[in-house]
Formats: sequence, structure tokens, C-alpha cells
Amino acid sequence: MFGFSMKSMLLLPVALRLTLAQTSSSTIACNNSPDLCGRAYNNITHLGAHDSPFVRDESTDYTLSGNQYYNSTVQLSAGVRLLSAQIQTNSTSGQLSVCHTSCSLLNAGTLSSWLREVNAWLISNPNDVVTILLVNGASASAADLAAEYDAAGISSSEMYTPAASSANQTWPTLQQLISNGTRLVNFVATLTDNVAAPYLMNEFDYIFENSYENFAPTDFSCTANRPGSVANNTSGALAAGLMPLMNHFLYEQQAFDIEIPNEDLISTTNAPSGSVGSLGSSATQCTTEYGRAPTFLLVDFWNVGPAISTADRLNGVTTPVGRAVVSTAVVNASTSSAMFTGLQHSMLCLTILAVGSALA
Ligand SMILES: *[C@@H]1O[C@H](CO)[C@@H](O)[C@H](O)[C@H]1NC(C)=O
Ligand SMILES: *[C@@H]1O[C@H](CO)[C@@H](O)[C@H](O)[C@H]1NC(C)=O
Ligand SMILES: *[C@@H]1O[C@H](CO)[C@@H](O)[C@H](O)[C@H]1NC(C)=O
Ligand SMILES: *[C@@H]1O[C@H](CO)[C@@H](O)[C@H](O)[C@H]1NC(C)=O
Ligand SMILES: *[C@@H]1O[C@H](CO)[C@@H](O)[C@H](O)[C@H]1NC(C)=O
Ligand SMILES: *[C@@H]1O[C@H](CO)[C@@H](O)[C@H](O)[C@H]1NC(C)=O
Ligand SMILES: *[C@@H]1O[C@H](CO)[C@@H](O)[C@H](O)[C@H]1NC(C)=O
Ligand SMILES: CC(=O)N[C@H]1CO[C@H](CO)[C@@H](O)[C@@H]1O
Repeated sequence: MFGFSMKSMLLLPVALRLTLAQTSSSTIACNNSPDLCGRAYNNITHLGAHDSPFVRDESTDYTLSGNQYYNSTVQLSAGVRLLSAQIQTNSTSGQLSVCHTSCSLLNAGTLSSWLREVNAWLISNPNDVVTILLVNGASASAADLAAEYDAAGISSSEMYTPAASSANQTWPTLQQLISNGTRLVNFVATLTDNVAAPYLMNEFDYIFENSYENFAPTDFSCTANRPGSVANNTSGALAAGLMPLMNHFLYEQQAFDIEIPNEDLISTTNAPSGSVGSLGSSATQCTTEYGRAPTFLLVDFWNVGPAISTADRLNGVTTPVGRAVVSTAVVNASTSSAMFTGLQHSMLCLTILAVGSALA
């Protein structure tokens, strides 16, 4: 490996590249640590940014609907390795877009433009494996979604295609994914079939989740909630080989049943240890209940905590390398809750209209 930068390595013939990658696996970091290279994909904990493209920053006028303070590129550079996003259809253009609940509430652009952003990061970070979890609010088909990946310039050969369509399978190690060039892993909740794009995995064929709808720190539970076939049957979910995804974020109920990410409690929610409702204590609890660490942790405002400390602890990583340092501060906590953007205002008006017409 001496004398080769990662960039010059990309110019080498594939066979030589594979040899180099294999011989140097103990010194080059995979997902920020050389210790993770030889671990199976399902045997590490990937930190996830819930609703990754929905940011609360100046580009969205600090919208209260935002789940993150920093965009997907910054998330990845700081060590986040799973990005979740909701897909909706923009009713004006008909385009598949990353929109929060509705494209009139929070529109983060077309799906293909967001995928292009993620792929740009992957290309400049050749030793990292990234997972995308699309929440299919648009009920898009695999073919429709594949068209977005194509439009983003992502080749299907860059993506991991599972060896089997069931959870009970041997997952490759990070190093195998990297050596194979299949560094983008994709789940969709949900797909009726993936014949048109076998790299799109129906989430609940591979993953189980605890409940995601929590309002108080005492609400968090490790019990399997989805898929419905294993609801309240955590041991059954684990025995089937489903990977645990631990949702760990709180909603705050506003007037007219509007739910927004809870920013007031975020310093506790994402804390590495401490009081009830902290990410660290929930992760420890779930690790005990599952007899293994959760494969994925999904959080809002990932920089606070910092949430990545808990993923590092579960992974046994003490000296991560190659991460951008991002402030762990809560951005504008005191002022943002007082703000109401034009978009949210119109959404609220729509809701009132809807309530009005329901009453009429
Ligand atoms: C993400 O945020 C960073 C920092 O604010 C900014 O420099 C970059 O242009 C943003 N990237 C995208 C794709 O929006
Ligand atoms: C739909 O997309 C167009 C651009 O193609 C955009 O101007 C419009 O705001 C979007 N509609 C909604 C409801 O977000
Ligand atoms: C690597 O790619 C080859 C060819 O696409 C495939 O047969 C093999 O299963 C892949 N290995 C892993 C570990 O994904
Ligand atoms: C799971 O348990 C909860 C709490 O006891 C209960 O409310 C829910 O109906 C159960 N769900 C299923 C599918 O059994
Ligand atoms: C839990 O799931 C396992 C494995 O699918 C199954 O054998 C068992 O009957 C289930 N238990 C309950 C209470 O449904
Ligand atoms: C998983 O596969 C292994 C061998 O491939 C088999 O022994 C085991 O019974 C399977 N488990 C389930 C839950 O299907
Ligand atoms: C806080 O919000 C205001 C907009 O109200 C913005 O001008 C300012 O830059 C924000 N502060 C930080 C630290 O982001
Ligand atoms: C569930 C599982 O595969 N656990 C393994 C993950 O990797 C660690 C470290 O190599 C092992 O100790 C676990 O047994």
C-alpha cells in the first residue's frame, strides 16, 4: 500500500486493486476504523440519520419539521452511515422527491438529486459502506426507484445485491463490500417486489424495528414492533435473522395533531449515557434484550450527544479516523421553537381547512 493514495489506487487494474485492498485491510480504515473491515455488515452498528435530507438550517428557514441540523454530506463526513429519507410524489411535477410527509410541508428536492449527493460522497470516500433506507410514501415501484438511481448516475454494479431474499443469510464483511465495489446498500419500506432492481431490498424482509412513535423519554422500548409478523415477538425476529434497527427519537405534539421532532429534549435523547431515555442507556438495554448490539441506530439531530459515541462504544471503536468534526451544539434551541415558517403556516392552514371540510 505504501506509495499509493486512495485516488491513485482507483486507477489501478481491478485485480491489483483487490490484492492491495486485501493485504492492507489491517491498516486502512473501513467506516472510520481498521477494526471494522473484517466484521460482517450485520455485525457492526451503523449510526443512522433519521429523515437525513430534512434539515433545520438557513436553507429551510429553520423549519420546525427538520430532523437534522446538517445535510447528508456533512452527516456522512462525520461518520453517519445510514441515511433514511421519505419519498413522496411532488403533485405539481409528478417527480419522486424527498419530502417530509408532503411536498408542500418540506421539499428537499428530487430523489435523484439527493441520491446524486450521496453518491458524490461515496465516490470521494472509496473505503466506506453507506446504507440508504427509503420510506416509500409514494408507493413507488422498484422500476420507478431504479430510474431515480439511474438518473443520479449510480450504476447498479455499485450496489450490494443480497445473496438471498431472506433474512437468514451470511452478510459480507465491510472489506468484501469495498473490494467488490458494492458499497451502497439499499432498503425500501416497503416494496411489493424488486424484480426490476434486485439491489432494492424490501426492508422488513431483512430488518425489524422497535416502535418509532415515542413522545416521552420513558416511551422507548426495544420490543419488536415492525414488521407486523414479528410484532411483540422480539426473540422470533432475532431467530429469523432480522437485523435490529433501534429507532431513538422523540416527537413533540403540536396543535392540530401536528408532530414535530422534539428538540427540547434532544441533549438527553442523544446522550451517550445517563438518565432514562438516553441513546446510550437504550442501546445498552436493547443489546441486553437482543443478546447482540443493534445493527442500526436511527436518531434525529445526530450531531447532538454526540450520538456517534454510542455507535463507537457498541462497535468497540476507541480511535475513529477520518471523520469531520461537527459541533455537538443544539442549533438555535431557544429561538427556533418560536419560529413558524411560511411553509408551515400554509400547511397549518391546509390542516385547518381539512378539519373544516371534515366538519362540514
Ligand atoms: C452541505 O452543507 C455544507 C455545510 O453547510 C455545505 O458546504 C454544502 O454545500 C452542503 N451540501 C449540499 C449538497 O447541500
Ligand atoms: C414541485 O416541483 C416544482 C419544481 O419542479 C416546484 O417548483 C414545486 O414547488 C413542487 N411542488 C411542491 C408542492 O412542492
Ligand atoms: C462480489 O461480487 C460478485 C460478482 O458480482 C458476487 O458473485 C459475489 O457474491 C460478491 N461478493 C460479495 C461478498 O458480495
Ligand atoms: C403488542 O403489545 C402491545 C402492548 O402490550 C399491544 O398494545 C399490541 O396490540 C400488541 N401488538 C400485537 C400485534 O400483538
Ligand atoms: C415468535 O416467532 C417465532 C419464529 O417465527 C415463532 O416460532 C413463535 O411461534 C412466535 N411466537 C409467538 C408468541 O407468536
Ligand atoms: C438459517 O439457515 C441455517 C443454515 O443455512 C439453518 O440451519 C437454519 O435453520 C436457518 N434458520 C431459519 C430461522 O430459517
Ligand atoms: C439562528 O437562527 C437565525 C435565524 O433566525 C440565523 O440567522 C442564525 O445564523 C442561527 N444561528 C446559528 C448558530 O445557526
Ligand atoms: C452476532 C454476532 O455476529 N456477533 C459477533 C460480532 O462480532 C464480534 C467481534 O468480532 C463477535 O464477538 C460477536 O460474536
